[in-house]
Amino acid sequence: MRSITEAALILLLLAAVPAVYAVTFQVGDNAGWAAGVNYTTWVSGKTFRVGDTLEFKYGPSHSVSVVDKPDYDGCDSSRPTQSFSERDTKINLTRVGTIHFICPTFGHCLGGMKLAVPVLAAVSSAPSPSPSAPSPSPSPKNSKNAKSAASKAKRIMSYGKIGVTMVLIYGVVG
Ligand SMILES: *[C@@H]1O[C@H](CO)[C@@H](O)[C@H](O)[C@H]1NC(C)=O
Ligand SMILES: *[C@@H]1O[C@H](CO)[C@@H](O)[C@H](O)[C@H]1NC(C)=O
Ligand SMILES: [Cu+2]
Repeated sequence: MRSITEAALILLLLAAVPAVYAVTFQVGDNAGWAAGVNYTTWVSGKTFRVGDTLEFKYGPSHSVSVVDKPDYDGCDSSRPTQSFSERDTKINLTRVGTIHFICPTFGHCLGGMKLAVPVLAAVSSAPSPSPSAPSPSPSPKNSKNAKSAASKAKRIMSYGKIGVTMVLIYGVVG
């Protein structure tokens, strides 16, 4: 009996783990940081938090500049607060607020190589919903939220399954 309680505890811990992991987002997914990608679309439905990382992968014709909102809006790369061109740039999200990126190569920002990432506060040790509990219904005006919530739920479920397997093993052995 005791081992089943232990196993149940492990299940709970495993289910809670994904909620506290920092996430690395590859900007643009497989397309990377490139011309012809709509980064407004890429951002929508994703949740970025302090502690997460953005990874930009790009070819030699591109760079990454961190700019303020007016320069993001106006595609002005003349006064970036930070600039990178090593073709694999990792940006730590260290504070709440929107961080703005543009490609400073002539014409690229106007062509769509611009990215505004809204960063939310980190979730420290907030309890995650248990796999059996219904997840909060996503807002109907953003169906992509539903998709990411679903994939998170799936991730939690797969951890949960490992836990369930453990319960069974403990049950048989103990
Ligand atoms: C990117 O997609 C959004 C809708 O998600 C649209 O409003 C916007 O015009 C698109 N941007 C470009 C440069 O095509
Ligand atoms: C980002 O954070 C990691 C670990 O927390 C650290 O090793 C790395 O140097 C940081 N990168 C930058 C650009 O601050
Ligand atoms: Cu570019």
